[in-house]
Amino acid sequence: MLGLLAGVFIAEAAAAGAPAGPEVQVNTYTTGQQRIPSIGVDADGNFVVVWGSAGSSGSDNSLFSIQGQRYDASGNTVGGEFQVNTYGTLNQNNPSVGIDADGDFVVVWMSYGSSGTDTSRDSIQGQRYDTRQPTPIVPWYNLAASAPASELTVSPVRCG
Ligand SMILES: [Ca+2]
Ligand SMILES: [Ca+2]
Repeated sequence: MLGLLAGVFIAEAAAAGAPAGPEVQVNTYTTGQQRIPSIGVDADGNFVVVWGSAGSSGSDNSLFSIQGQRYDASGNTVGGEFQVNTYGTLNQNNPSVGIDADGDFVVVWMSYGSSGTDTSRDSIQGQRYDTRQPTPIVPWYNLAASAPASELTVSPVRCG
């Protein structure tokens, strides 16, 4: 995996270390910077990539936002690029994603301000995604149609 200021790219590595396919651009929204990617891979090889994006095709066009893209185990996109953060004022950045064996995942990131209790500079926000929906072969398909759970303030902390 390689992150560049101009975009977010992935390259799948085979067991021997040679690329299993060509480098693929992850981000669909390309204006300005897309940076600081994080990837989570489940037990079946499905994966999700999240990153910080200067602007978005979603609702957050106030400085940086958190975007994501899901893939199946063959590297095909599952749904389109989606905005992870709900509170979008000013900067949301530095995302990290954790995923379990069957594809449920949680994204956490740094947010300047929040809709929760921490409105003093930066806070840590999180969003859980439940993939335990039908269609186990590509569990993320059904997730795209379901509304995400409420964004939570994970821990009020100042990051800088
Ligand atoms: Ca923002
Ligand atoms: Ca704070």
